[in-house]
Amino acid sequence: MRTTVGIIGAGPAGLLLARLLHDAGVDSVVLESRDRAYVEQRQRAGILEQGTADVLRAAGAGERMDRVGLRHDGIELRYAGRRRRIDFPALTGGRSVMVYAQTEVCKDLIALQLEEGGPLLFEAEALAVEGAEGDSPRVRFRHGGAEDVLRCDYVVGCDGFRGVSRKAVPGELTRVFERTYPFSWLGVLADVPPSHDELVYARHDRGFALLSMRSPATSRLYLQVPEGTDAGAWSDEEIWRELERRLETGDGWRLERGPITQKSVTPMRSHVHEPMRHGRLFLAGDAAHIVPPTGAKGLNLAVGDVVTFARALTHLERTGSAELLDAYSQTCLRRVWQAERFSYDMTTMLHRAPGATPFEERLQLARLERIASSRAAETDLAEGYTGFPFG
Ligand code: RFL
Ligand code: PHB
Repeated sequence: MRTTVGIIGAGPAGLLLARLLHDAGVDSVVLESRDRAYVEQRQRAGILEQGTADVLRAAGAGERMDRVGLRHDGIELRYAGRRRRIDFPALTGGRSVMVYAQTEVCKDLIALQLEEGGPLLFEAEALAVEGAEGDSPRVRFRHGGAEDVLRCDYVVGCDGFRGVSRKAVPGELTRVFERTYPFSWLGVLADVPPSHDELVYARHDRGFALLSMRSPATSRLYLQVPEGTDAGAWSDEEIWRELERRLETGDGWRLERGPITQKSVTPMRSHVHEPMRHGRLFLAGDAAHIVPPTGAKGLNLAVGDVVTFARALTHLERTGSAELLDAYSQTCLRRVWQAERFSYDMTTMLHRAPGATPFEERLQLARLERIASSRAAETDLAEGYTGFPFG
């Protein structure tokens, strides 16, 4: 098998890249280790930055998003019995975000790819990337019980945090920057209309809570829990009671309960792999970097990376200049580090770290008060949340 761009992984990064390349007339093959149903149902991100929504529209994948996605013009911060709304358009010259689940983005992109795009192989597991330093890199993979080789001009590793492509970058050329947070998120999906029309991020002495949503009929809620928590250890009753406590306002607002249909626990981690390129192998999305979900940045970073790669490759094909491709890692990392900083700030401002000192707790409240009382501080949050520019 041979193609111009071999793409490992059919998450948002790999699927969008295949679509962008198809639109630019560049052929590609996508290898995905899991089956289609798994990729379409894996519960993850819910928030698209405006720039991400614009990219999906321009790629012809925005029709359903614009029909059923929810445009959000703000979020609410809750702390110390206070409620503070952050008004995105007013602070950022009109920017907003879109509530549209990663599952739906993947469904839309898979449907387009199967209809109009190049090969997308499910249950095709990449085993290794070889020859990245030379002119014809290869992906060894297993599909239908047999081993095969995909020969490419370029390989893009979009295979997430647990993928294989990162391993093809020699250790002596790699630097990893990492932080693990001493808590996790317990996330639930519930068949109940969201109790607020915008997302609520709550700092509470008992720990962080987040009220989000998937649709006008479905809520998505998260609780900070100790590292290593088993999702099954929390009963539905305990989850609702804890959410009520952490989201409580004292002004008559109420959290509506409903049947919980899914529960899972996510560890919290920051991780950056530098560089994001080795020869003809390029890393994109979670394969190169992870952020804690508090800033809602992971999927949006993945989109920024593949937009940067697609632009760079089309620039090379049009002008013969590899200058943008050579700058890929540097270009992506500028935005990645801004998102790392933003996610770290949101995480440390809103979670209660075990062993936090009273001094640190007062500082958290002071940071929240600063946002509530200074338009400059509020604007900084709004700019970060609605997204840093690509490239
Ligand atoms: P993905 O989505 O992990 O996709 C990688 C794909 O590669 C496949 N794969 C392989 N295929 C072939 N051969 C191999 N050897 C392979 N190894 C792996 C996998 O099966 C998979 O299909 O990475 P990608 O495309 O980079 O996308 C990244 C995003 O998924 C991730 O950053 C976000 O979900 C993070 N995230 C959020 N991001 C946001 O922008 N906004 C949010 O609101 C948000 N909320 C979240 C989140 C992540 C969460 N969890 C569960 C980590 C909330 C949560 C709870
Ligand atoms: C979600 O809806 O899953 C979600 C929203 C905002 C976040 C993280 C996750 O910061």
